[in-house]
Amino acid sequence: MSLDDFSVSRRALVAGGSTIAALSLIGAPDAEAAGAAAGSATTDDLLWYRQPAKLWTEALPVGNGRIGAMVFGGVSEERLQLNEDTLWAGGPYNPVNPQAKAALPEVRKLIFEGRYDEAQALAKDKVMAVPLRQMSYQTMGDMLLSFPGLGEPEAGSYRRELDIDAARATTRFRAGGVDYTRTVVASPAEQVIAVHLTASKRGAIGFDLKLASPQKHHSVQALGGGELLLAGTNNEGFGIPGALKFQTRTRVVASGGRVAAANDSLTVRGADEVTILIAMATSYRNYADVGGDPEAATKAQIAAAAKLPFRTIAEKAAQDHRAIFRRVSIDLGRTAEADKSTDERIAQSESANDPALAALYFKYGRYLLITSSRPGSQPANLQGIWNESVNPPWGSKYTININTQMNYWPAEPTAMPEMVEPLIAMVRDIAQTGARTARDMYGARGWVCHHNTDLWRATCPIDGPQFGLWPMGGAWLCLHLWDRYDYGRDAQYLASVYPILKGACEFFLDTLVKDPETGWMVTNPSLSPENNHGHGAGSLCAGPTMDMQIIRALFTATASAAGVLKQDPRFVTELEAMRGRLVPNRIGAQGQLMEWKDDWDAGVKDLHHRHVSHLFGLFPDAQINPDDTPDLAAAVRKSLEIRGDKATGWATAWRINLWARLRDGNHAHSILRFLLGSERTYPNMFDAHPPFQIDGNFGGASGITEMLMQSVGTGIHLLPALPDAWPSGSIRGLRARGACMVDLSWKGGALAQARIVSMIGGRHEIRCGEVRRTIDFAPGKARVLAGPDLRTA
Ligand code: FUC
Repeated sequence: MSLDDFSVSRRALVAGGSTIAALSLIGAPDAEAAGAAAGSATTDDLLWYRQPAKLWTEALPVGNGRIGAMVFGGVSEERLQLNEDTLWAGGPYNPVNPQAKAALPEVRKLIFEGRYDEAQALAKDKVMAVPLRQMSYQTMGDMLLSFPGLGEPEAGSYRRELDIDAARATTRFRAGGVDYTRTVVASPAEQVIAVHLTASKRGAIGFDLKLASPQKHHSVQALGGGELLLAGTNNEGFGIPGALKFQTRTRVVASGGRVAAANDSLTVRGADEVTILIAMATSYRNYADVGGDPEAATKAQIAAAAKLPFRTIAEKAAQDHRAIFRRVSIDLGRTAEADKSTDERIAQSESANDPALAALYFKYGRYLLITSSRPGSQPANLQGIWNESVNPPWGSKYTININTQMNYWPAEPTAMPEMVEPLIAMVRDIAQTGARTARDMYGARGWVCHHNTDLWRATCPIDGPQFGLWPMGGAWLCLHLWDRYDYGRDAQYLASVYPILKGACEFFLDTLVKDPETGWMVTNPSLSPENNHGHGAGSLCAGPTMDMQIIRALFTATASAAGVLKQDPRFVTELEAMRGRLVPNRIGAQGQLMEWKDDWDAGVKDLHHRHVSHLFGLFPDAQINPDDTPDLAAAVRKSLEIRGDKATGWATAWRINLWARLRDGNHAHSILRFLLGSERTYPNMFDAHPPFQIDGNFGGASGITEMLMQSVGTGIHLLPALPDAWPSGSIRGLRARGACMVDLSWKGGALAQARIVSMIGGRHEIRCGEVRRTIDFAPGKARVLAGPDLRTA
């Protein structure tokens, strides 16, 4: 099907009858068309290995957004580590500190007087959340299979792989003259994880199945009908009692052989073929309601899935996945390196020429978002959905001073708008809990969320003032709500989120205060995440650059939304007036972009700090860019040079995006090589902060996109930062603002052809190098441009 005819593709979409069809997808290509463009799976869509995983960061992730598993691929012992995305510690709670409101004026005053340590001590005492920490996301436990009598695999016969096009993990080996295959999928339609075991010889499959969990309150019980049940209640967290019930229900469906139940395990012997179905649920309904019924849910899921053969479950899961995955295809060139196993490629990537590894990383980023964030699920947290601990790093929560936002950077440009649904749903929630915080903590209208949130949508400052007392997390997330509109142009959706944008603005209209020294309007107390400015022990300050940039972007987006919806002209005037009173972006003594209102950059505790918060203005926002603000863009470059290229996983990924926005492809690529190396990428291709944190995977995928295409305002910049390392290639199915789709190919480092279509029509400036063409697009009608001078083809 041609994408030229939008009405046809839209009909096909609605006729599709899948979850996707139910969503507003204006501007997103439909599966069939993009699938045709991308072709079918090749070995380039595989992560593969010659040995089982020993460590968790070698195991392979499957997921359907809500439930997930890490597959180890063991031979005589197999482990599937299991997650359900609402299994967090604690229960509904309101962490507002009742002393905060009275203490804040004094904290503010101390900051304006430069008495930062005193401000921090007072804030620590009176302003922070109660409890000081948020709840953590926790593992459900493990499904363990042991295969008595199964010997070592025959030499060279073992292989495990993750097919990221089919969303399927497979382990194959030959032992005792028998070929064994084990396949694992996470089904979005049936809401189960399904494991399929086959053997080339009848009656060769025999194993014991156990469920184990580090959850404190749980029991395991064999039921009739080949079922094993893990049931319990969740842990308390920092004094908040556990309020959730959970269940993991497994059912063994065997052909041939016998299935027997012991107390807390199942035994299968002499089977020809076995399917194990795994359903998981908790009683979580929403942040205030834990009245769900995990028993009823898991029973219904298992009963429905048990009616289908594994092949059908797996095919449906693959189709569902491909409908999104195949919207985009990428080719950055291929060398012999691509034939090596994935762990070998990662180990050698910093010295080898392996452009296909970058393409795989890009595709894997898309795979990980599709499998960890689907309509109805929780948003992807610090580990997506994959977490083996009850005490994971940073609670595996939502850190919203960069990390959660980075998770969603690739979603719109790489054609996965429905993956953003859970994030939007979470913002709808925190706009409610954050209104309580705005009122009770600040005496302000609107809503606020600080630097973290959790399943219970806590919005107060946590951990310590130097990390948590930053009122900007919710405002930043609002820009994702706007982007969703700007890429897809669904005005009905925009109307539904407009009150949230407006509420975020109202909070700042009420809490911005006049800086006594300069007269500018500033946030106070705040900080530049999580950077110690060198004036005292902490980071508290007034009006850091990032806050000003986020508020500027929020006010601009909200004013644009009001314009589209033709409402609130008075409010828009108010926003515009306040926007003009914010501290502007300024250049400091080293030629750098100043991170704070004062030129403190040279005196900071850590010159190479991982956060590059003040560079938000260049990416993800574009209020700073080489065309309109060349001096500020040069200052960003200086700041980046001072900070250095190497940082934690996510911080490395951010730097790639920034260098791409500075249009320095070779520099961006050199940082990408570091990201793909074994210091920042585990054998299973998970990002290493270290430890594992998934944001770098998504930030890396976004960086690769930004190197190939940038969508800013109505401009579409083709190959803005193409590195010498990728002389020829193509990328198809990208999205740009204004409901546009972009296909590109290049040869010898120069654009070969671009095909651009706007589903709604409109004027766009298409740019390649210094060549610019203004084109009026008719709705749904593709324009093809050839060569670096953008000739009409
Ligand atoms: C922020 C970062 C850390 C880490 C944590 C989850 O606090 O500064 O590096 O990524 O989030």
